[in-house]
Amino acid sequence: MKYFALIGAAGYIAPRHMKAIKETGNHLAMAYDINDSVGIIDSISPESEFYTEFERFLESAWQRKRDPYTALDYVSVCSPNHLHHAHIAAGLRLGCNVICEKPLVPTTALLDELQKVEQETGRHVFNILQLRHHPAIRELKERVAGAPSDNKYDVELTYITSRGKWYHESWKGDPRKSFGVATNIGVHFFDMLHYVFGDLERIAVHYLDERRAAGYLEYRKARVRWFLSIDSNDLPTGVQGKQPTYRSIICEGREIEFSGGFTDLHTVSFQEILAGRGFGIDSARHCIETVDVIRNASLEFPSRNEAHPCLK
Ligand code: NAD
Ligand code: HP7
Repeated sequence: MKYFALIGAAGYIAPRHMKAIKETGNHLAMAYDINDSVGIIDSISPESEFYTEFERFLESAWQRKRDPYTALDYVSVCSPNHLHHAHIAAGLRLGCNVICEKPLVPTTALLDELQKVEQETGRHVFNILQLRHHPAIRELKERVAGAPSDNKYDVELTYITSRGKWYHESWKGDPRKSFGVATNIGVHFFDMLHYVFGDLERIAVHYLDERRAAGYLEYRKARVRWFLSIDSNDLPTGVQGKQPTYRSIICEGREIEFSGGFTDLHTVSFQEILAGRGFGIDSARHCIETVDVIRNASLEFPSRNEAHPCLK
C-alpha cells in the first residue's frame, strides 16, 4: 500500500484523485489546501491529516520520513496551474514521486528545471493526460496506426466545455494563474492530437480571447481545424440546454463524440502510473510546447480550407 499526500484537496478535481487513491488500494495519509472545505475526505479516509498551511504540511511530511511505515510515497498535485511547479518540486524533494494535474507547467524551460530536480532527487513526476486513456481516442489511435503511413487525415475538432461567469472570477479566468483557455483546457486535445497523429509540423492561430480559441494544426498524419470554447452559445443547437459540454472529432467525415466517459479516467491514470506506465516529463513536452507557442502566436487570417466552420 502506498501513502499519498494531496495538495489542493478542497477543489473540484481533488475528489477524483481521492477516489483513484482509494480504488487503487492506497492510502490518503495527508491533505493540504488553503481552503478548509474538505469534508469530502471523510468519505475516503477520516483519519487523514489535514493542513491549511504549507509550513505545517511540510514539517509533518518530513517527520513521516523517519519511519518507513509512515513515509509518503506519492504527492498528488491538484492546485491551480501556476503553483504546479513549486508543489511538484516540493514533492520530489520530500523523496516522493509526484502525480500532477495538467498542464504540468506552462513552458518547456520549466520542464527542463523539473528534470534537474528529478535528477537531484531520483524521483519522478507523472502528468494526468486522461484523454490518452479514453476508449474512443484509443480506438482512433489504433485506426490511424493501421492506415498507410503516408495517409494525412482531414480532421475537424470541436471542444466546447461551457462555463458560467464564475470561471472568469476564479483563478481559471486569470491568465497569470491558468495561462488562458487554450492552455488550461486546450492542452488536453493538443496532447491527444499529437498522441494519435504524430509530430506537429505547423501551427496557425486564427482566434484567441478569454472564452474561445481556434486555429489550424498540421501533424505528420493529419490536417486539423480546431475550435475551443467555454461559451454555452457555441454549443450546437441540438445539444444546447441538454448537456454543458460537446467534444467532437470528425476524422475523414466520421464523427466521434467523446463528451462522456471521463469519470473513471483518473483511476485508470493512477493504475497506469503505479504499474510503471505513467506519462512523465518527456511525454508532456510536446503539448506544453504547443500551448506555449499558441499563447505567444500572432493571429493569422485563415485560408478557406484551414478555417474551422464555427469561426464566424
Ligand atoms: P479548484 O479551484 O476547484 O481547486 C484548486 C484548489 O487549490 C482549491 O481548493 C484552492 O483552495 C487550492 N489552492 C489554491 N492555492 C493553494 C495553495 N497555495 N496551496 C494549496 N492549495 C491551494 O480547481 P480545480 O478545477 O480542482 O483544478 C485543480 C487542478 O486540476 C488544475 O491544475 C486544473 O488545471 C486541473 N484540472 C484538471 C482536470 C482534468 O480533466 N484532468 C479537470 C479540472 C481541473
Ligand atoms: N465544473 C465545475 O463545477 N467546476 C470546475 O472547476 C469545472 C467544471 P467538464 P472536466 O474548467 O478548469 C475540464 O467540462 O472535463 C462542472 C477540463 N478537462 O466535463 O472535469 C462544469 O460546469 C479540465 O482540464 O469538466 O474539466 C460541468 O457542469 C479543466 O481544468 C461539469 O463540471 C476544467 O474543464 C463537467 O464539466 C476547467 C477536460 O476537458 C478533459
